[in-house]
Amino acid sequence: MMISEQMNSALNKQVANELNTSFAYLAMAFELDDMGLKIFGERFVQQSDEEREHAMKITGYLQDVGGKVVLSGVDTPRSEYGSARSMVEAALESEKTVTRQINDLVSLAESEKDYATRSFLQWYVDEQVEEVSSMSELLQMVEMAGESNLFLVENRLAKMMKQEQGKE
Ligand code: OFO
Repeated sequence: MMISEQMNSALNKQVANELNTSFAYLAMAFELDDMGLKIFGERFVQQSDEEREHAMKITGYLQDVGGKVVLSGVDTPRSEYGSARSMVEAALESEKTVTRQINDLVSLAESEKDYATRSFLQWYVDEQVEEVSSMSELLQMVEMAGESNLFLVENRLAKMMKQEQGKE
């Protein structure tokens, strides 16, 4: 195995963190859909899929370095936020938490002189900058629109998602 036992278990913990985030975003997507915010809900399904991909990328790395993937239980996500704003606030907090988790992994890799893992983690460091920034922008949009004008956010998200599809 090319990584330490400690790093192996820290990466498995991060797999669980990413899956928990994925599940939490999925719960938010259903609540948004129930509120009649279909596009907003789709955006969170997309976010949820991305978090799952983040988890899978780590499991792929563990396999590449001869580590062992150990999956652990996913927490039951909060099911009721009551407003789009409190959901996006929670999502932003969650992205900030993930950023701290990634930074801790980077510190561990550096302290162990595990430069392969350090290099692997750089993708997550960069991704978190993007995710915190896009979630902050979304929160700003929701705040500007206010709960009664969320259709404006729906329209904006629909345009953004269409543009992103065009780039793929
Ligand atoms: Fe958005 O968090 Fe994954 O890494």
